[in-house]
Amino acid sequence: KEAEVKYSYEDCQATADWLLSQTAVRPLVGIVCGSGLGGLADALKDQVAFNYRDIPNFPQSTVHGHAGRLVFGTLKGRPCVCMQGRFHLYEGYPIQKITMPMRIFKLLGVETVILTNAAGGLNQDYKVGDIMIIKDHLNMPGFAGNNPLAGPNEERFGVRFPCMSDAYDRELQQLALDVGSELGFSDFLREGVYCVLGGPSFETIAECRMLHKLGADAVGMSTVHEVIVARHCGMRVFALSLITNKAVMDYDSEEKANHEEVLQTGKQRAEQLERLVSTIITRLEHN
Ligand code: 6GU
Repeated sequence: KEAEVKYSYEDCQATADWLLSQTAVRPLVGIVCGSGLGGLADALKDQVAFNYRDIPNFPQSTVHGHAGRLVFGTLKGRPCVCMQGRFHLYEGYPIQKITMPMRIFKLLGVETVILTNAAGGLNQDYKVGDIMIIKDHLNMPGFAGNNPLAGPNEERFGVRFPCMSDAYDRELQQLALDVGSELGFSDFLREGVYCVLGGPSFETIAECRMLHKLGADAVGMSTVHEVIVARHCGMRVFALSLITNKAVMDYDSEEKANHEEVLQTGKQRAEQLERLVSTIITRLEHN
């Protein structure tokens, strides 16, 4: 019921119209910053920023390391809008609320969405600090019926049964590889499959082993829901995971996943990740 009442097309339209009346920026690129990766927003020029709590109908962020601001501005002349802080299933929001900003992006005129996150590495070749270009995902909450598109379909956004085999734009993945190589990042740039779980507890050892066997290279608690909603309404998607820790895969390991380690690694590699993303943005072609 809540999905129909609070996150309707008209509600999204009202929020987008309000934002467009407050800023002259007309963004073609929408960015979502993961845990500890909010520095990208600070790189925007001629900023107009809104605290989430000041935006009509907008959800609020509750996690440490997520600022909770929507920042409009330009990156080397390209108009962008950036979410500094995102919403997660584990915060207890309805899944439609977590993904509502994607629909607002769409109504603002955004054509390309770039998402970043912090993730645990399941692939044994991955090292802490690697940046993984997401080429595909495993939507585990979706298997249990927790999909952001569940409920009545809003045809003005997209079709009832959207395709997901082309969710992650192949051209943008290639562009990222090219840009990464130019910047000298090839040694820590990877391509892989991201698996989303509901969180907030980290995985058990048995769960990590299972996810690895199922084909996941990294595991986290975000991004996939946003990707599904962004694809549903026809935006192009590119996503990156920063591998902030290695998922614990055996019982002899002394390692334990913790949020502080996630934020610490974010700090160390964040600058390079931001350079990668901003360079990709300057190479995007929009019609
Ligand atoms: Cl190890 N697991 C999950 N679910 N999310 C993470 C993570 C691990 N590391 C960073 N984010």
